[in-house]
Amino acid sequence: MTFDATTELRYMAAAERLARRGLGKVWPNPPVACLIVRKNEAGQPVIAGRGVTSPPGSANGSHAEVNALRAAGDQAMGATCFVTLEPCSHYGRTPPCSLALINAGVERVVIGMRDPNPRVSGRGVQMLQDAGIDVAVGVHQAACEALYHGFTSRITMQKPHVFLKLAVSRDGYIGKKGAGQVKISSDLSMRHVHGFRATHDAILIGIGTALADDPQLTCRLPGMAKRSPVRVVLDREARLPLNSKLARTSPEVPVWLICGNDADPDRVQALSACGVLVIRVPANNGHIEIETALRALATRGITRVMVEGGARVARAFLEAGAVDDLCVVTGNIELGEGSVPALAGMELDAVLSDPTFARIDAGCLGDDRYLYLRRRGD
Ligand code: AOF
Ligand code: ZN
Repeated sequence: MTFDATTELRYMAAAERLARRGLGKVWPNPPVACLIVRKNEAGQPVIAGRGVTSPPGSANGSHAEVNALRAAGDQAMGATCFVTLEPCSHYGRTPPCSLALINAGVERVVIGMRDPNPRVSGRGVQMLQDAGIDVAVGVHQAACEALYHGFTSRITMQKPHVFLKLAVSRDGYIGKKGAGQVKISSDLSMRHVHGFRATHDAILIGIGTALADDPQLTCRLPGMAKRSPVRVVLDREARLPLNSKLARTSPEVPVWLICGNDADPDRVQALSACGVLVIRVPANNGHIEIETALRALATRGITRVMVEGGARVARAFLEAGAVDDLCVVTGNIELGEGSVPALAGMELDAVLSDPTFARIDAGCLGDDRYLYLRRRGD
């Protein structure tokens, strides 16, 4: 069953939007969506089944294609399948999706992009073609590549996609010394920040922020509490207090603490006893390299990390060239001289005019302004 190019693009765009809803939910896997489409008696396209990647560990958990085939039943016979990522060809936690599509009698498979996973890459397409199925690869590809940026980064570069969010005052500060959390952003901006949290696998701060703010770092949008990412603290000396909100709410919402392998073993032991996952990495000249921390996260399956502070961590990520996306929210407030500068001595304006970043969005959130930048492709 084939459709014209515009119809195919439209269904793939719908699949991509559906898949996007799985960001932050299914790591270490990529969030895939699959639509099984056929023609009704009037010759109009109709969706016979849809499926998304199940979160790991869920009952009946499957890849998107198998979930969609289950929904379509015998309606899959002769249908066209739209899938945002190449169907797998390997026996992993589940048998190959390509085989499931072949067995269901699907006639054509339209794919958003090739799976960067070397266990699959190209083999899924080959398997389908060998079975006589008509295959198109690269439909709505740019959007699918953006969707899987984190997964591709984890698989091919052993690091997650990094999103740095900065909330600064009009005069370029992020807080007042010794004052704990200072409200810089409007409530509307905060809701957006919580929405961003929900689409990330992990959220990272430095120990300075953990000590100064005692933050919770959960997603607190109505109905989204279960979408809280893993909370990661960069804490070379394992100083996170046992009575901090982070330690007290773990392991229900996981906390991973990245410390140097020279951290005090008693602290490591006490934090582990609280349910904190302590990850020890080599410390170089008294500090942990950003690259090392990112590799530790990718090794444990994290595909997208949001960096939320503070100033020294933000600067370290920028200096390491490790920021893929950057969002600066400027609140309608002045904190006054002597407050904490956003990037610990690095010029924010220099970052915002750095040609390695492209401005992809800008606007207002209530009284706040925001700028969204993305690292240009190599
Ligand atoms: C698909 N459909 O919905 C997803 C795919 O550990 P496993 O067995 O679940 O395999 C994970 C790999 O499968 C993952 O690294 C990626 O290459 C692919 N993900 N493939 O056909 C899906 N999530
Ligand atoms: Zn699969």
